[in-house]
Amino acid sequence: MTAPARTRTSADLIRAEEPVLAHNYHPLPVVVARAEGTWVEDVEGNRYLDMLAGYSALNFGHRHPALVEAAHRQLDQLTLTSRAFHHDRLAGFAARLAALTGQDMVLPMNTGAEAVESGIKVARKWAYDVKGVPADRATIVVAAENFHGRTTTIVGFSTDETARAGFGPFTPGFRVVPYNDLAALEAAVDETTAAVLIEPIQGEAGVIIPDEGYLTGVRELTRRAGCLFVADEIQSGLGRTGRTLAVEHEGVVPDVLLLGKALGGGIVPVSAVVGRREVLGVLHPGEHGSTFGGNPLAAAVGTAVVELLETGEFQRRAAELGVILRDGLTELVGKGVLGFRARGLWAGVDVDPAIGSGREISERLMREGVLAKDTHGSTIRLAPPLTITAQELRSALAALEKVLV
Ligand code: IF1
Repeated sequence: MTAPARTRTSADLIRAEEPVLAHNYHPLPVVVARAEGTWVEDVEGNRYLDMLAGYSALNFGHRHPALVEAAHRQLDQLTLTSRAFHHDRLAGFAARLAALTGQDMVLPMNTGAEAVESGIKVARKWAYDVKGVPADRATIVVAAENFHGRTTTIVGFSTDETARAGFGPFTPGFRVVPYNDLAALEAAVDETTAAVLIEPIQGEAGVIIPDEGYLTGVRELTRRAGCLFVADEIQSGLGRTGRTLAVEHEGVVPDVLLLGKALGGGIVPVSAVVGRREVLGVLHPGEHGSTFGGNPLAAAVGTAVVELLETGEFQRRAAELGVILRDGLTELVGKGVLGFRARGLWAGVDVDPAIGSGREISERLMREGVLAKDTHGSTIRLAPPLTITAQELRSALAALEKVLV
């Protein structure tokens, strides 16, 4: 007999998951029941600072009023038509998103992996129809330590054995080169290359920021070689690094942008392939699709997200508060922190393994009222909502200092 729902404790709920929920995650032992802004609250009413923000899907905080209002309004009007018909939200969403990112066209999808897969398909089709690569010979160059999602094609070009073992056989046509290495990239690009697909900053790898000039080099190299520069900004984009897009730190404009996570405001899955007309123009009716891609609810929330980003407020906050984050982490180097990488409100913090694994540190942080997540080994990822206040950020840093001693 399980306890009646109204009195179920966190422990009850964690236990209830075990027999019926696939064990593809090892969550921290916290059961969230409500959230607002930067704070989440568990079943027992304990509050935590959310320093993960849904892996950067909650850039605007939990339940941002403008986004919830847009969702409520659309829920009371129209939620789904499929793309078999037009609906009154899509033109506005596509136009606002294209303008925000300085691109021509938008292909609306739902999850990040779908945007990556769609980007791969469009790049290949562009290679055949525009560049003239022989049929089925297109190659795409990716970086080692990449993370672009969990489909079989995507994990096929992952270098993380945990992500790919046991899921073969894999899709051919991908070449892996070391990240942040222009010479290796040059050597891998040839006349069959449709695109170079990279994260401007590698998220899951531990917030790996390439050398100044790397993105510029990729831009120049792909232009010279006549292939596409496809930037996966699903995690690095939409304000996280202090700019609308991470590529802006080098003033680089890719041919194709892949967006997701925060584009849905933490309310509905919204992703998109955004690019030049010459590239996205290769798609004709019937050649690609998605039941939910560009649905009215997604378009309404996505438009409200773009409106928030048009103000520049969140980009400014990430840049300004990022100084507090960087200074705070600098203080901790030598006191349990071996090193860190940070840009805007995004940091990968390498903790001394002697103090604990990333998981152990995350559990200690949880007991201090801060939710964060390890990536690999003893690296902790910090990516709070961009709505976090300076005081909240300082208290998260104080909690980190406390668990390191
Ligand atoms: C998990 C982290 C992992 C992404 C980039 C595409 C996608 C992601 C740059 C796919 C998704 C998520 C997936 C989630 C954990 C998280 C993640 F880096 F953000 F922390 F795993 F690397 N491109 N990242 O980061 O988007 O299909 O998930 O919407 O799979 O465990 P998605």
